[in-house]
Amino acid sequence: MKLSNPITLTLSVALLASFSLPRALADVQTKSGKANHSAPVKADADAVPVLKLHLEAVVKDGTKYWLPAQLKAKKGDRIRLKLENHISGPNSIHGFRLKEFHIEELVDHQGKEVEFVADHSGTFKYDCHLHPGHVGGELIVEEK
Ligand SMILES: [Cu+2]
Repeated sequence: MKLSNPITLTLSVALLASFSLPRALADVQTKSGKANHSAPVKADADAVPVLKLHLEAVVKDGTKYWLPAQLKAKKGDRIRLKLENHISGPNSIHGFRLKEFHIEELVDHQGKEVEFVADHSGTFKYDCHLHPGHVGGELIVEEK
């Protein structure tokens, strides 16, 4: 009887190990999955209301424009700016620049989204940095 005890002990340790190892791995996977889901950046982005604005690059009578020519926001707004390019032809990539907010993007027909916080008030020009003749507009950020 005394001999069987160590064997039983060894067997139960082996059994425990074989059961707990996959569980431990599953725990790690679950934890990392949860961590990814509730990443602090995403939580912050969700917490601040987003002002969705929309600009389109179009051509009218041979002149290219970013339209509308004026956008408005309030200081502190988180702006999600959807950029669409509806200009066809050989120069089909257009630029979008909003210097004061350090935005300078190339926009093809896939479009693009940029997000930024309007953390200072004033009137800020946007334009296409690729084509001097491509008419831009202005973003007016008002004090709250
Ligand atoms: Cu352009």
